[in-house]
Amino acid sequence: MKLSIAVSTPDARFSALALKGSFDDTFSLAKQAGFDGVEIAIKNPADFDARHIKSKLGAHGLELYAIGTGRAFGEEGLSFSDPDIKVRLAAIERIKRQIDFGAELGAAIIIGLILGKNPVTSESEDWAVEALRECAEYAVPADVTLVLEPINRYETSFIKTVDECLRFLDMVGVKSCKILLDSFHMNIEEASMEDSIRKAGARTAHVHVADSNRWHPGAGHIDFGSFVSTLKEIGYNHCLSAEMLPHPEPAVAARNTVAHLKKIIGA
Ligand code: LER
Ligand code: MN
Repeated sequence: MKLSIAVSTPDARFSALALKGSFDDTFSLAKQAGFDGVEIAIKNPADFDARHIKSKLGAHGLELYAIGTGRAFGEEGLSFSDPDIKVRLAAIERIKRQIDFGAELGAAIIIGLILGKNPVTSESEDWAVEALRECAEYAVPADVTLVLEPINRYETSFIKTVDECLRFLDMVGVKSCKILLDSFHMNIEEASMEDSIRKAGARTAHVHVADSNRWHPGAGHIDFGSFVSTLKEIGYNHCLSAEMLPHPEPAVAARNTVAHLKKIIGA
């Protein structure tokens, strides 16, 4: 299993991105801490040049595993479940551009906060399912995997558990749309993290790690030994991507993540 860390440019408001700064600075910190690769939280891909990011990744010897898209909700209010059709269409357009960007960079696209935090009604659920289906169908010829993320109840309203995610994926009906498991959210919402990992099974395509307090793995009470061995049991061999608060400070959080997880994955 490879180790990854979520990074972003300094303007990102989302707090669980331990490394914020220029690509050179965050990539260099990630490499020094011992990560194999990164995921990047991008608000709008129109602001970036994929070739520039690719060359920076190459220069630092890092892989790119995924692109986070939640900033478009957190900072611009775009979502798949907004009552205003103009907002929903803007959210769909933004995710399509993220899919184009992911195709250039060979990265999965994360569908998490972009689902929105609106009241769940049969109407808003239909909007969310239709928006996701349109994006998932757009991603098929581009050979980009969309990963749908259950998020805890305080941050979202639609998909909070693996069960809800599986039900949603069945309604969407596009096989290349997979699941992202986040240990922090699972610790809040799942009755048993291990049973839920088994339920997600082969549909698991990306994993976020943070401890119970959203600090680095090892700083809280999640049993990452059991978490990782259950991921191995379902045949997951992609990456563990640290999406966590910069506590006690960014470089220490990054180094402690690698130290804790390397012992567990046996790398
Ligand atoms: C939000 O809490 C989160 O975990 C992100 O990965 C959402 O895209
Ligand atoms: Mn996450």
